[in-house]
Amino acid sequence: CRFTRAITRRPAATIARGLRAIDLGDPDLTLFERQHAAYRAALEAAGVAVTLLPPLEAFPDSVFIEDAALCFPGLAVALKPGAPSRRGESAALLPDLEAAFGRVVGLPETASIDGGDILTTDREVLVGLSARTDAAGIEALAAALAPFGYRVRRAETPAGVLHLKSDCATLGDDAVLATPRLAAAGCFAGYRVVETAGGEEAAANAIRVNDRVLLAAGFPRTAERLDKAGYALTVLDLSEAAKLDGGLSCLSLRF
Ligand code: CIR
Repeated sequence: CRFTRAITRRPAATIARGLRAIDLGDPDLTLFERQHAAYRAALEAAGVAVTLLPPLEAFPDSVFIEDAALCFPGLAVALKPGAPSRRGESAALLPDLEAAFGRVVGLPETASIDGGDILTTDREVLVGLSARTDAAGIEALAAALAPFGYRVRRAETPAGVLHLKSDCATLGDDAVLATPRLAAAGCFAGYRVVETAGGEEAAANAIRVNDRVLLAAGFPRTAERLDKAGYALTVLDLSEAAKLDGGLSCLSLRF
């Protein structure tokens, strides 16, 4: 599908309090802002009109806006972020979703589900169970999407990996980019899989935006594989987001 719009959120001045699995040092706000601007410019160059929302200082991780909502052309679902410090991001985003979509589908309070665990492909919505996304979250999403004709399938996010999409990306046309560890789990039967190169697992959090694939810098062998497979690449330095386990997909809602 072709995307026409994206919603992003400016990083908060409180960004250094963001969650991370391993402490590689705090992100630098000024550099983060510069990298975020380059990311927005790359989305625009791919043909998408980008909305930039103001920072939310009460939510250090709110720049990773993908975790708070799931968007399709004409349909938005307010999600239930699984980390306690991020739970309120969804309600904070609601007015902006309502402005963009008119109506927003909600999920029950008993559900936990992060957008980072949701991979939308042309044929289905694949959702990974993770430390942030539980079975109740996946069931609630499946029930919410059924009336709109979207099929939800459950997968397992690899152990120790934050989100399903930390390890995969949709490339369109029944193709995915995936780490060997996720591909080996068998959830991509029927898809063409481009595997990330050894030691380049973090390259898997890429995004296909219309005719381009946006990829993080520092993964030359995976870039070469994608290039050989015929994808037009835009490579972006996202060092500051990476310090908080964030990548390309987390920084926008695309629809
Ligand atoms: C978190 O741990 O929630 C943030 N520091 C990173 C979220 C990354 N989001 C994503 O992959 N969708």
